[in-house]
Amino acid sequence: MFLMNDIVRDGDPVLRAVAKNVEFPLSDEDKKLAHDMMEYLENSQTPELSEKYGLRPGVGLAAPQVGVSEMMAAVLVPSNDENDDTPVFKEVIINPVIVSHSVQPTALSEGEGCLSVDKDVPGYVVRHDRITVRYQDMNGEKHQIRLRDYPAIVCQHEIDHLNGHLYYDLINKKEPFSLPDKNTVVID
Ligand code: NB4
Ligand code: NI
Repeated sequence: MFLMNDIVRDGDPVLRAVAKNVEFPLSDEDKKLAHDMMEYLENSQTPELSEKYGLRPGVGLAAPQVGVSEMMAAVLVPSNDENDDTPVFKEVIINPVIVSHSVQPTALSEGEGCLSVDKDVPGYVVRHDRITVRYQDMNGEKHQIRLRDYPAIVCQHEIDHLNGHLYYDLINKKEPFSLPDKNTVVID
């Protein structure tokens, strides 16, 4: 089980490296990694467990954040429907690539945070509103899916980690809350 102590913090070069592609079939180590990363997200979103283990809540976790420089990330976007617990998006994405994206930008109104960045860096993190992602699942099956808005933002944050980028790289240093154009989708 991963705890906050296992999360690599900003300053460690693993967070700035381009991760290695993952080969299939997955090794037993990689299967455990995938499982443990998703388990972290589940536990962190369960108030009793996040409190018990002192976990910062998360909707995504990339392998470099636990010190493994491989193209693998867990994403768990919980349901927003009180009558249905089915997550909006739950997947371990392996070797993900954004194959196309909208011109239209988006940003979370509250900015972003990262489990690997202890300080708070305020500002809009401007991303693509819609993306098409190609990835493999744990069984090596290939997928190509379209995501928009919040799930698209989460996947972009995770795919950035796999390429050595951190969210604050994308914040306008002079005008942190400036938007590139008036059509930007700002998400609450
Ligand atoms: C990744 C996200 C940062 C912005 C937006 C948000 C949280 C993270 C980082 C986009 C991706 C982790 C991975 C949250 C959170 C909303 C849903 C469900 C119930 C609490 C949870 C709180 F925790 N970011 N944290 N940051 N990262 N929303 N939510 N809620 O997840 O560094 O690379 O449990
Ligand atoms: Ni992060």
